[in-house]
Amino acid sequence: MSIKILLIGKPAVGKTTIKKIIFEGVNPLELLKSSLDPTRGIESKVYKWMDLELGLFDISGQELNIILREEEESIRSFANTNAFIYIIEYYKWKSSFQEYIDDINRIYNIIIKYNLKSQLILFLHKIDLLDRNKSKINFQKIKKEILNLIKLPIIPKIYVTSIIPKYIYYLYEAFFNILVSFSEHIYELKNIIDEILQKYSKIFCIVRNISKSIIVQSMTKDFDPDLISDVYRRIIKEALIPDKKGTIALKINKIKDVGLIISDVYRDNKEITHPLIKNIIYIFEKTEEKKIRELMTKIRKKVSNYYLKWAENNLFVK
Ligand SMILES: Nc1nc2c(ncn2[C@@H]2O[C@H](COP(=O)(O)OP(=O)(O)O)[C@@H](O)[C@H]2O)c(=O)[nH]1
Ligand SMILES: [Mg+2]
Repeated sequence: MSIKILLIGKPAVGKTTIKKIIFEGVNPLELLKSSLDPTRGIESKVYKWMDLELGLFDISGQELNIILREEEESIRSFANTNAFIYIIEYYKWKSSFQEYIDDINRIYNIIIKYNLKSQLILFLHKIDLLDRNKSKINFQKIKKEILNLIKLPIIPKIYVTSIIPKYIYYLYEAFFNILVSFSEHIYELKNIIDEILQKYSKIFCIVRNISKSIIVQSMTKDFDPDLISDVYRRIIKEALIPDKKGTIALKINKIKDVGLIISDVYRDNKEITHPLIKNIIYIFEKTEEKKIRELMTKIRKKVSNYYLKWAENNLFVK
């Protein structure tokens, strides 16, 4: 299935950074250090996201106004958009909220004017810049306040995001939630893993696609969410280490009291065919290695069976 997503926001809000992390598998820590040229105008690219073919347009705030002046240009740019994602630098909300609200209204008017069946989504991004002094931020309260202020007839979904390890889980979850509604394949993948994980304890599981983007995250109910940031710090570093070709690479490392196991079983393994998955990473707390291996086998079998069935129906249609 082909879908079209527009990533909109003022220069330097983080559009290109998000795009590179989510769709190009680029290491978030590298992007924090380096600085990209701020996006001006429109940049577009087509990405593969498992079974989805995703046209992603990166549009700066000013460009939105320019496009809107030209009727034909507008129709071409906005037609068939599945989702508008508007990115806000939340720490600037107090000083610039009127500008943000104007942009959001503009997007809403586009949806109405061209009768689009698009979702309107807001990212409150760079949330890490907000918690320098505070320990706990009440995100639910913030979301409610914003919804009250924008008062639109359609209620946008709001996600709190950031690229630093402490919060990056939420950025991946946001894209999973947005994209899962377009792909039965991703939906099933998540279901399979959730269901199998239920019978285990203290495990966190990540599926990466061939461009090393994280597409599915799943954890047992008893997995300590406070460990996630450590886990991501570790995985992000680990992602930099090239995979050993043709082997079932199994690296075991310790992070505090978290056992970390990285499995490359989906790569170059002749028994299982899932060309869309790069690997599945299992992070576990104090669980026996035998149990993890058993879990890996179960997931591997179910996922590859599902893939084969899916491929039969979708790739070889008469
Ligand atoms: N602290 C922090 N900085 C971020 C985050 N996301 C992006 N940035 C930084 O914001 C700057 C602008 O990002 P960029 O992607 O070029 O913005 P664009 O113009 O919207 O494409 C870069 O220096 C990024 O490293 C985040 O979540 N937290
Ligand atoms: Mg940019």
